[in-house]
Amino acid sequence: MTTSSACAQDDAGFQAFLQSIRGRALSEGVRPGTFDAVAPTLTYNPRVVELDRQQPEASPTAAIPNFAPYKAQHVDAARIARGRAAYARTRARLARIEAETGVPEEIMVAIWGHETNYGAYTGNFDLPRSLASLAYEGRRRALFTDEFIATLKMIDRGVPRDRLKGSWAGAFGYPQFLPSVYLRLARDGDGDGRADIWSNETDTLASIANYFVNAGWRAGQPWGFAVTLPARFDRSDLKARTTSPRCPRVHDRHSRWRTMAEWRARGVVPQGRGWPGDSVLASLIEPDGPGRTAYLLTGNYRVILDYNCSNFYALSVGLLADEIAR
Ligand SMILES: [Ca+2]
Repeated sequence: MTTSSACAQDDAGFQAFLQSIRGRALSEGVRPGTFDAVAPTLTYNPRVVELDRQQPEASPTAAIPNFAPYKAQHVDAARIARGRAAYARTRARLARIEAETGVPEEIMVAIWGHETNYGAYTGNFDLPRSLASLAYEGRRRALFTDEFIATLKMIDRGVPRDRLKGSWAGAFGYPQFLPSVYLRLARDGDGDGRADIWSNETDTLASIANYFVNAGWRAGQPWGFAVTLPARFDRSDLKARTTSPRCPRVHDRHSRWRTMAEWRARGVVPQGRGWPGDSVLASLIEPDGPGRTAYLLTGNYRVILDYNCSNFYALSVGLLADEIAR
């Protein structure tokens, strides 16, 4: 079989697949005219499937690198400076949203800074084409079919077709939301009636705050903080007993939950700040092992993990937020 006939077969199979989900899209409320205007224009994109297959699978035996080099790269002077500028620029508009949601603005800004370097790069893959191709390929068909249908709902909601650009895996805009997340959680922060997370800072930060509220952010609690452990720190009873159903390898690195009062009684000392309330629960992480910087992590840290399930990501978001607000 020549390459061109293989492509032709892929395209025929791809179109047949799209038609097979038409009924479901319509039953979920997608306008027939929208489906029929978009689907026939799409072609299978082998590039996104290739990128999907290059994703490192979570392997229980792969070595975990140290956090310090990642931190140096992601919580760097340039990102801190741009974050402080964004914070100063949006402070007046975001104070109200912070008061309403309890999500500190520096956390919203740090997420934006980590996801797209404050909007510098948001991705240029056509979302319906990418998501339909990934759905057709089938490794995570249910997920990508849902997200493809969500892009059609966005069009029905008034989002221009040519705005539907993003990462190869379907995340888009300043906060890199998936289409289903946009439909559920994007918010209009500046009151013009549209949730514009492609070019509007206020809408973006309000949408991130809404995501965090939805994921259980608790007002008035820190995400976590660096601590110093005593020289003879007993870790024997701290290993977590439960396994998280979601990204277990990330959660495996956290100790059991203890109250702040219990951590203090064990000789733990916060670096550069006081203790939050005695009854606040936290787990301990030592990302680079004993003798290096350790962190106590509250339930709000889990909210950052909900956005992107990686300890390095969540620690850097928290530390960047601290630097922005300093
Ligand atoms: Ca708006």
